[in-house]
Formats: sequence, structure tokens, C-alpha cells
Amino acid sequence: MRALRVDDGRRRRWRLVDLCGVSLDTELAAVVGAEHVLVDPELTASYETDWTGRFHGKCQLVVRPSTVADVVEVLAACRRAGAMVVVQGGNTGLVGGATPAGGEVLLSTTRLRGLGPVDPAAAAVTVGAGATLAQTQSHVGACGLDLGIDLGSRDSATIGGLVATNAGGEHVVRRGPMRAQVLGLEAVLSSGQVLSHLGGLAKENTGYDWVGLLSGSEGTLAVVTAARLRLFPAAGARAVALVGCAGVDAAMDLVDVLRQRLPSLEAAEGFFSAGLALVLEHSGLPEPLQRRHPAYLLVQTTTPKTGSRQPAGADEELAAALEGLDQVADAVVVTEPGSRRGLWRYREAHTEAISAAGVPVKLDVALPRRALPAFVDGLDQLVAGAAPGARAVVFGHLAEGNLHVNILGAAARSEVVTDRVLRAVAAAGGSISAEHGVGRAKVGWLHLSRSPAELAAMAAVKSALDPSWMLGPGVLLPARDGTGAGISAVAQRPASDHPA
Ligand code: 2HG
Ligand code: ZN
Repeated sequence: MRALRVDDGRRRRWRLVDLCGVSLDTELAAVVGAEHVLVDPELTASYETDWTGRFHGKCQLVVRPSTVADVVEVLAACRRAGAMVVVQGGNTGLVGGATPAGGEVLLSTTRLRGLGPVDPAAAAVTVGAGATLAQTQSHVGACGLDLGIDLGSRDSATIGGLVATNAGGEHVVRRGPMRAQVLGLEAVLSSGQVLSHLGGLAKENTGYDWVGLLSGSEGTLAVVTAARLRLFPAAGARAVALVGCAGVDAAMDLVDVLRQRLPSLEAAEGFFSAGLALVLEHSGLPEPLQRRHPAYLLVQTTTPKTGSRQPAGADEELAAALEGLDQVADAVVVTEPGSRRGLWRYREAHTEAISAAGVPVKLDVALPRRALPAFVDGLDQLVAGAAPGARAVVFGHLAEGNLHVNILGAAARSEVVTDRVLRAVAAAGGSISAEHGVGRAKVGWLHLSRSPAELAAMAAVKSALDPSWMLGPGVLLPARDGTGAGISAVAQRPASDHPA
């Protein structure tokens, strides 16, 4: 069955029709039910634009399978029709990796949301790719267990999306990124073959590791349909401190000290006075400390329950660790859940407060410890040189050297400013993507973090698992027709630019 492109005048859009005259949407409706094949622009619209509004593309249709067997059939139909496929979970990504470029089938995983039984002995659970992080957290929380990952978009971000992007979030210092949480995966290749390896044994050494390979593959190698996740004892007690510091140097020194002093450290997040000002303006929250400080460190510790006993003194432990340190200009320590959430709000509200102030150029980067303070201090000058009048609002996961550089007032010069910042990051030995991924946003800059040999190996893996490059065209790697490669004329540089 070959595919033809025909004009469907009624809807004034192009559709793929096979030689027998059965359109792809009809074929997919037979698989998943007509109500789960969306072609009406009013219904597809919310899938076609990313959360930030920076990425937008019209898809051919949205299909919402609910079982792995459906996914196999959906991919088979798309393959026969010659359709490209973009996989989308909660649509919370920030680099356009789950947004169509134009004309693809959008495969939404949101109905693959089964929550398997929690296995306390193995400390593991298997859940569908479409389950949200918050749903999974409360499912395992009911059994006194917790996931190793947490992030601000927990109510919408899906497990499949977290795997696909190898999401990081707020607890990486303690538990590692998503890749470290996954014990096994089920995923469908574009050929329709199902890679199902959900056993989740603690030790297993039988060859290529699908978890390592598919985590962070951004929907370009396979459609992740389920994951077996590692679980941890739920926190018995948590304490949160917000510390005011004299600058980024002091905040980073404090992170170093607290890592040594506090084995219970679960999060060490940073933000600065410019970001705090936007948060206060947007949210109406009061000043968190008695006076404004140049930098802030939000620290969280967690202590598991021992048997039925709640650990005591989490706040005292945290306060004692901060005691007498020169880097602490002022601090508040809380343990009560509402107060903890209140302090986290100053950090987690950054994304929405920045978006309320304008459309930011969003860059998520990682710097080596030694280079981070100078990078932060030099950012304003760097950005102003590329886009006069622009300003950088920085916050992020300081324990991992992961900075979210949000540049306001640079939308018209986004490629120049992106190029300038990412080159400075690479020159300092950093990574152009710490946790958000490459998506469509950074394809043109991937050579700054990956050598020509690595890029060639990535393309070879892609060809082996997705021979017609039908999954995620233009995401992570340039599409076969060159889409994505030319995302930025400025960004295109010979591979010899790689810092290594
Ligand atoms: C966070 O850490 C997210 O809050 C979003 O990764 C970062 O908005 C951003 O730049
Ligand atoms: Zn983040």
C-alpha cells in the first residue's frame, strides 16, 4: 500500500490517502476509535504549540492510542502512509521536541496511563508512559514510597516524557536524573517491534541497555509505552531553608559545604535578585527574607522514616549545618509542609513569572563547578553584546551546575544570543543542554557538545532503530531532508568548532 498526497478540499488541508482510498485518519480510527483521532483544528490546536508558545507546527492529525498494541498498529499505519510521527506526553517540554514542525502525525501518549501494582519488596512499580508524575507520586505515596524525581510541572509532565527527555528536576543531587530511576522499559520501534524489558532486576548484564539508550532520545528512536521505576522510602521529615547570599560565588561555596555536611541533602536550588523581583511582581508574594540579597539558595533535606517512627529534628540538623557559615547572610528554616511549599514557590514560580514578563529565549545549560560563578557574573555583558537591551534572568539547580538562562527582550535576535551564550558555555567546558534536551531548539548547536564521531554514531543508531527516520523528524538530529540542520544560519559551523 503506497501513499499519495491529495487535497482534501472540505477541510482545506492535506491528508495522506492510500491507494485503496482509505485515509490515514480512517485507518487510525479503526484502531483507536474515531474520538481519539483528532483532525479538527480546534481540537488539535493545544497539541500544536508548546507550553512557552515559542514552538508551533500544524500536525496532520492527533492520534491517542491506549494500549501498546494500538501503538504498534498506529505506527504500522503511519509507516504504510509514509507519515512522520511526533510523540507527545504532557506537552511540558521546553525545546520543541514534542511539537510538530508541520505535517506529522502527533502520537499523544496521554491514554497510556495505567498504574501497575506497587511492589514494596522490589521497591518498584510499572506505569504507563502517559501517567503524570503527580499521579504516579500519589499512587506510590499511598504505599509509603516515593519516586526519585520531582519537578515543577509534575501535574502535567508524563512518565514517558520524563524518560524521553531524561528529565532532571529538583532532586538530582540525591537521586540522579530520570535515567537513574528507570529499571526497565517497554517501547515500540517504528518497525512495530516491541522492545519489552520490564523485569527490573537489580543486577542484569545481558548486553545493550535500552534504558540508557532510550532515556534522553527525545522520541527519535522508539515510542516509550511503559516504564518500571525505582522507588524509595517516603520522606519521614523534610526541612527547607532559604538562604540569602552575597553573590553566586558564596551560593556555590555554600552548596559545596552543605554537600559535605548534609548526607540528607535533597535539593540545592539557586536564584538571583532579578528573578526574585519578577516572581514578587507576578505572584504578589512578600519579600522572603528581611532584605533583598544578590543570590538565594533554597536547600531541602529529607530523612526517611525508621519503622513507624517519624524522625525528629530535621530543622535543627539543617539550621546547625548553616550555623556560623560566612556564606549565609540570612536564612529561614521551615519543616511544616505548607511553609515548605511556600518557600519553594519563590523558586518554582520563576518560569511563569518570566513568561509573564515576555517571551524569553530559554537556554538550559550545565557548567563545571570551577567555571560557573564567572559565567553567571559575565552573562549580562555577554547577552547585551548580542542583543542590546536584553537581560538574562538566571535560576536553576546549582548542585548540578545546571543554569536556566532565560533572556528577555531578545526574541528578535534569539539565534544570535543563543549562539553567543552556547558558545561561551562550550568554551567553559559546559553542556548546551543539562536537562531539557536538544529538541528542535538546539539541533544547530549540538556539535558544540558532541564530537563528529559521536554525531555519526548517533545517526547510525537512529538509522538502525528507525530506518526511515520517521520518528521525531528534525528533533535532536537534523531530519533526513535537512529540516532542523538549518535552524540557524548563525549556528551552523563546521564540526571542527567542537571544543574537544
Ligand atoms: C525548572 O527547573 C524547569 O523550573 C524550567 O526546568 C526552567 O523555565 C525554565 O527555564
Ligand atoms: Zn530545571
